[in-house]
This record gives sequence, C-alpha cells and structure tokens, in this order.
Amino acid sequence: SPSVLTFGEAMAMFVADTPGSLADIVHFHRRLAGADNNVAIGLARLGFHVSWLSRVGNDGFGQFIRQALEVEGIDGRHIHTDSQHPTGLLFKERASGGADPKVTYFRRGSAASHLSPNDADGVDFDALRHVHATGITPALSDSACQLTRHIMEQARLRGATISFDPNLRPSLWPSETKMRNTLNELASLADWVLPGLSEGQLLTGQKTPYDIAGYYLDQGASAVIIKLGPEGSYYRGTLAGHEESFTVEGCHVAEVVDTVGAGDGFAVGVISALLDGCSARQAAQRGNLIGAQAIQVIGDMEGLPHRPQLQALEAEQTF
Ligand code: KDG
Repeated sequence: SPSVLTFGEAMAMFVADTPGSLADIVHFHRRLAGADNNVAIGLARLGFHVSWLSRVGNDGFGQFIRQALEVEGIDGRHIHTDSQHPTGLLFKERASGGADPKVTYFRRGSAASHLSPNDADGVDFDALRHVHATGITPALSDSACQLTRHIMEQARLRGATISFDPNLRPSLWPSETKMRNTLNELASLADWVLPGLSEGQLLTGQKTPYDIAGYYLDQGASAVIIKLGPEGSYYRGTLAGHEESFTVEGCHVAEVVDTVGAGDGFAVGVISALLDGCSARQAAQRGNLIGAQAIQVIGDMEGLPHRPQLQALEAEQTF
C-alpha cells in the first residue's frame, strides 16, 4: 500500500467532563490531539502505510503518544525522544451548540517545538508516495518551520504528492503577516491545498472560493478544495487533465458534538480518495463524509472510520 508521511506535534489533550470555564473544571478525560497525527490515524485506519515524524518528551505523555499511534499501526521509526523538553499539553473546554470549544495550550518550548531539519535525516524520500503537511508545525518555531519546508521540498523533488492544510492557529504565530506569508509560501510547494473558507480569505485576501482557489492554482497547486462547513466543500483544479470547479453538498449531521477534528477528517477523506485513484468529486465527497464523522464525537479521531465502515458509509450516501 502507498506510503504516506506526516509530521508535527502530538499532545496529550485534557477534555473537560462538564461545561464551564477552565478556571472551574475539576475533572478531565485524557485523549490524543494533534492535527497531523489525526490525519495519520485516519489514513492508517483506511489501510495506508503511514509514518509520523515528531519529537516527544522523555515523559509519560510522550509514551502515551507513542503507544496510541502504535495501536493504530503507524510506523513510529521517525519519532524522536527529546530528553531536554517536555511533551506539549492541551486543555479543551466542553463546547455547546456546535460552537468551537475553547482550547488552552501548554506547548511553548515543547519537545516538538524543537523539531528541525535534522529530524528528517532518516526519511527515505524515494519510498514516499505522499506527504501531508499542516500549517501548525511551521508555527511551532523557526526550526520546525525549516523542517516543514525541508520535507516538502524533498518530497517534491522525489515526485511524491503533497497535501497542505493551512490549519490557522493565530495564537501560535508572532504576527498575522508572518503567518500569512509563511503559509502561502509553503502552500506553493503543495499539490493539494485544503483551506477552510475563512482561512482562505484571510490568507489570500480573496473573497470567493473561485478566487481563493485561483490564488493557489497560480502558485502551482493542481487541486484546491475549500471547506465550507455545513455547506460542504468546493473544488477547483486540474486533476482531471483540464480545469473544472464545483461545490459538493455537505453531509447531514444529527448532532454536532465537537467541531475540532473536522478539518483533519476532511483531509483524510480527500487524501485517501485521491490515493485510491478516485475523482476530485469523489474526493470532496469523501472529505465531507469523514469530516462529518469527526464532529459527532468529543475527541478528534474517535470518529475516523476503518475501511469497512467507510465503505458502508459511502454505500448509504445518495450523492
Ligand atoms: O485539528 C485538530 C487540532 O487542532 C487539535 O488536535 C489540536 O493540533 C492541535 C492544535 O494545535 O490546535
């Protein structure tokens, strides 16, 4: 099966058991967080060979992350243990009514923020079919940003496809200008760019999905798929050998439990479909479908389907 690499920061995430502010919550449940490792898990569950590159602290949470990914069958040979710095943490309040829950990070100076290009020394880029990058990793530090660029450039040179989810996290960046410039520059190294609508607007200064997509197509992308939330997703690209654009309707979701992880589920759907050889339309549809699964559970990745579940879900859809 095709070999995929993702990389970035995983964290132990503490989710409040009850609604209210972090100042008042006593009980939490521990789960796994991290956009890129969510995508790694989703793709591994669909049968892809996935490796995830990172740094974790020499602590219990680092062990937790290693174990959680091992259980999912993810290749952990590029996970480095950093004895000098701790594993990052994240606390998440209980969201209500479909609103985005508030998150508080304890990740500055974490093991993963010390990622640097050397950490990719052991990667066999020739064996890779696909690399998935997110805009969170370059926000962690200058050296993590250099690693992101290094991996994307190497993958491109060796002919692997690259997907990029900007995953805007303004609180992790020194300024909005730096965020915008860095992420647009990194996106120019990617084949498939997957922003949310408001992310795309902020990054490109364009209003419409058509124009946002145009910005990244001009930079060299072959597909731009824009997440429209409940309205589904919009595709513009040249995957079919000529340019086309269309909107794919969103999936009905009975109850939105927690929106975090929707974009990662979307990425899993799009990437897996395109690696499976499906059309752009099928990829956008599968993105919506898996994104919709992710928001019906509290955690980020508990809703990500295994291959038989995905087949059952796709059979139920009347596209
Ligand atoms: O996409 C989900 C992530 O946002 C979550 O798991 C935490 O990686 C995370 C982040 O940096 O916000």
